[in-house]
Amino acid sequence: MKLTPRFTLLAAGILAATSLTACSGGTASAGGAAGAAPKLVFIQGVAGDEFYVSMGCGIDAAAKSAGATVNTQGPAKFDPTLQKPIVDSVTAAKPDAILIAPTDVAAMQAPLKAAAAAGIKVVLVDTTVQDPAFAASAISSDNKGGGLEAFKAIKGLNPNGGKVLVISTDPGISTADARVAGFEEGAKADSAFTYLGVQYSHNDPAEAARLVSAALAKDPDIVGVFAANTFAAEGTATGIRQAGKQDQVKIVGFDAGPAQVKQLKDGVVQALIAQEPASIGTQGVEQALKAIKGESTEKDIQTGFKQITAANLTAEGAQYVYKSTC
Ligand code: T6T
Repeated sequence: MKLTPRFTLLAAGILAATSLTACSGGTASAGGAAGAAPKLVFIQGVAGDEFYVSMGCGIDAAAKSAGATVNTQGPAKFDPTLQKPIVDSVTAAKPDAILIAPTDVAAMQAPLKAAAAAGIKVVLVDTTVQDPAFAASAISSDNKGGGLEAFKAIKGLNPNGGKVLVISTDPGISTADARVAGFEEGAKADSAFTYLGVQYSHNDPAEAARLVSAALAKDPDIVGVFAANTFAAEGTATGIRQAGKQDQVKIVGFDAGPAQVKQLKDGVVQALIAQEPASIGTQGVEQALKAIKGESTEKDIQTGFKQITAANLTAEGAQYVYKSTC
């Protein structure tokens, strides 16, 4: 897996030094020592991704008002071989709770189960693992529903049907896999559409652009592409633009990072399925604090999504755009 360009700059700084949001005041006494501020650690799927930045804004705000501290860490790539050592070292430090977006359903299962076995409350935010029974709570968008919504959007843009393709990240990422499943379900059930399948860009926009160019060389009459996350969508749009096919191929992307929104404004992308990362983060903190206090938690929480188009971007769609800073 390659670094995305934006992360190359961010990685060194963000990874070595973890960002610490020390929150003032507060009277919560849910932490280990009586009266101590609960210690939370947020482990992102990847550092620098505006989805996790926005989630972090929700986490920091909720923790601050509860008098908890948050230490945020993230791997340089969306890659379990980089995320696992972070989990292992955080587990050794024994915070009260870990909020984490696991980067792979299989590879992150054992390290997170070990964290829970060590007495740390684990809350899954965004992605999940194969068997999340050890987690106090798992909070994510309706990813399958969002994938189906993306198909409906492509259908609306291509009422006569045609060939459609999906560009995803990597197999084994629960969120992206569910989005692909939702899109696939819609596309396969509609005889006007020919589903060309899914290709994996490894969270690298350059690879997504390359895959799209190759797909267009093979099937020049593709009418729509669903890109299953921020980086797949950015690269897909670049590939279509470079091929000069923006009038023919309609793109619907998951997520709403600033670069994606620019592509929407420029007319290269027609719709974005935006998640509610700050709400995932806020609810993650609420569940973590309940778990620390020994209160009952909600095992599964589903958050919504919003379709953003050029038509609603300056109205109700605006609030869904992800943040680069809080
Ligand atoms: O789409 C989000 C997140 O939901 C997914 O699990 C990984 O990719 C993103 O972070 C966007 O880049």
